[in-house]
Amino acid sequence: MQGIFSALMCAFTEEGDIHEAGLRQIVRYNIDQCQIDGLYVNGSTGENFMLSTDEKKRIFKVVKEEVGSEVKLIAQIGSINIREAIELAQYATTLGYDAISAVTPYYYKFDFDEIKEYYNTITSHTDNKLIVYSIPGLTGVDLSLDQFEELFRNEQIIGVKFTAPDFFLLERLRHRFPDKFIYSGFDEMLLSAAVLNVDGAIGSTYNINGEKAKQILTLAKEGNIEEARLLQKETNNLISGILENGLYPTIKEMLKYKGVDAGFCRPPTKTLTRNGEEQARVLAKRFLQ
Ligand code: MN9
Repeated sequence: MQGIFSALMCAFTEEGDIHEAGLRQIVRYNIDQCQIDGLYVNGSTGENFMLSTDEKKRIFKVVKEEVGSEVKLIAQIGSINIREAIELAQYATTLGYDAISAVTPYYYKFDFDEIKEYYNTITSHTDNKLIVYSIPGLTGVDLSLDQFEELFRNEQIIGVKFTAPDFFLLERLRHRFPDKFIYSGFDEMLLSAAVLNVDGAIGSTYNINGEKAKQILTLAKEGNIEEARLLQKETNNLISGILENGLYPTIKEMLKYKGVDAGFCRPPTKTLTRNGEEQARVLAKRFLQ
């Protein structure tokens, strides 16, 4: 369960339906070209929070069919509808997903006891291992070191996908929980997290840039910081370009440039303008081999 995991993109048709053939192509590209170690399915990048339960299940199934046991699979099943979270956890586990992950419950400003109850309820309904998905910038839930400790007392909770720019907390987590899996969630901060000895990283740009991310992780582990820093600089030139142009639509357009039928994003996400498409192609030409 170590290494680079793509937060898998999902392809949609222009009308917003799941485009299954395109999804399969994205999976293949991740494995064959990006050399990723695993896929994180139905995360933010998979546009999960805009999908119905049936659509989430269909994506879990198609991805597992396509992957078999070629790479590790993590199913993001979190939902503030806890019944849906349990249903999806059980479904993904039956399909053979290596672990489940659940976003911290958001929107209603749940207190920590409620958040703990959410995780313990989910794990009591499955025998799979769970990774906490912490992304305070989008959920508003910012867990402290002691709160992570309370969650981690549940032995089924094996780690955290840490998508925050708080390197003090990240270092303290690594120090206090040497046996938990810690995944860095911001691709542009991969090297800084790798230096702190995270186990891996999960992110959206690995759908196109996974190979370079693997090199950064490996170089950092070997102590070859200078070379890793140059690769992170190159990577961040790419990520800056993507963020300026529109995160998910730009990655999809870059995949199209590489011959992958990555389709569209689900509305209300904007489609790229002509100029945006051109920018994406320029980025692809410059950064993707
Ligand atoms: O899951 C991703 N976060 C979101 C992690 O998509 C909200 C990251 O991979 C970012 O997309 C990436 C660019 O900021 O670091």
